[in-house]
Amino acid sequence: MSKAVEKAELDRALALDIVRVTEATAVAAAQWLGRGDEASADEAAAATMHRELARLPFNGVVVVGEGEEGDCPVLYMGERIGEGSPSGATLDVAVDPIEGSTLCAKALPNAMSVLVVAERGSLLKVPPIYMEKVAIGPGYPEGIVSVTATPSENLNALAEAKGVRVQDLTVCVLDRPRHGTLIEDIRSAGAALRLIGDGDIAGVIHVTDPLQTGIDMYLGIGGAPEGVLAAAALTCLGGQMEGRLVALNKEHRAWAKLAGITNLSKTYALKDMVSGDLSFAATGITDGSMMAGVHRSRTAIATESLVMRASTRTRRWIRTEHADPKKFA
Ligand code: VTB
Ligand code: MG
Ligand code: MG
Repeated sequence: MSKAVEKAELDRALALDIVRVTEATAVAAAQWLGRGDEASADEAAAATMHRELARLPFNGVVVVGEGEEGDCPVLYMGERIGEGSPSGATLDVAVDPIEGSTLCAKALPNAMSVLVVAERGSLLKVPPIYMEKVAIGPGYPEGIVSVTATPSENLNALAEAKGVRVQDLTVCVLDRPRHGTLIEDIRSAGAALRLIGDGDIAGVIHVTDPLQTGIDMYLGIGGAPEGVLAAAALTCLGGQMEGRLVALNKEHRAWAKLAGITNLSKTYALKDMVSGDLSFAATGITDGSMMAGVHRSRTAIATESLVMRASTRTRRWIRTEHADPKKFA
């Protein structure tokens, strides 16, 4: 299939279609907001995203999904989705129906629904294992941070490029026992920490706008699927990121093998995770620093979304008032 045809498909799939999918998914997730039931929220959101994607006039294949075929009912890796298109061009699809299920279950900030549609073969296929990540915003010399460098080396490099002291930098890290040493290293280097409970796609995105978010760098180990989705966002927003897969056990290693990953210690640059044009859509489930969450009145539902395109770097913030909430039923 020629790239031109794929680009044309991407254009169409992209218009407002993908944001409709994340809006409907966020509304479905929000029905489980603050109910302490992550599994039901995830199930409702995945089923809705699956249903809405199946209605789109495109041929998609899920490359970053909810898990392996057989382990999850819908949106598994390799699943074909979409109504089909006249050209027959196929696009890569990467999903996280709820990024931050725990945030949704506890009604905490920054839960969102995320969807990426990309030219075929342009997204790194990753299984549901972990990834070590480093990310900084746009405007710095290429390659100044790396997952192979120490936290202190990364912080010194960024401080120098920014013309500030390490003490002036804030690093976002997932608050997990596995990050004990990382957290100590960041503190002893002198930087401040923003510890988050969940949601490292938002964590990575936050580095692109330190003026708004106060975050200069993202470090640590989070989900590998979230790594590729975050890389897709950074490709649209600018910024640098590196990732390295982390397999904690035999099952993770088996999944990696299934996904075709032979070298688990490989360092992935942004362009290794995302190599073609793509569109990224995210809709807030709970209020966050980038988007408001789903809000309801007696007669309407309001959603806020961010839709971006890699090739043009267009960013659209879309606030939608759904005057007929029954359409989501
Ligand atoms: C990670 C992170 C996500 O869940 O996947 C995390 O990338 C799970 O890590 O953003 P743990 O196994 O340590 O809980 C999120 O925080 C939310 O999906
Ligand atoms: Mg999820
Ligand atoms: Mg997630």
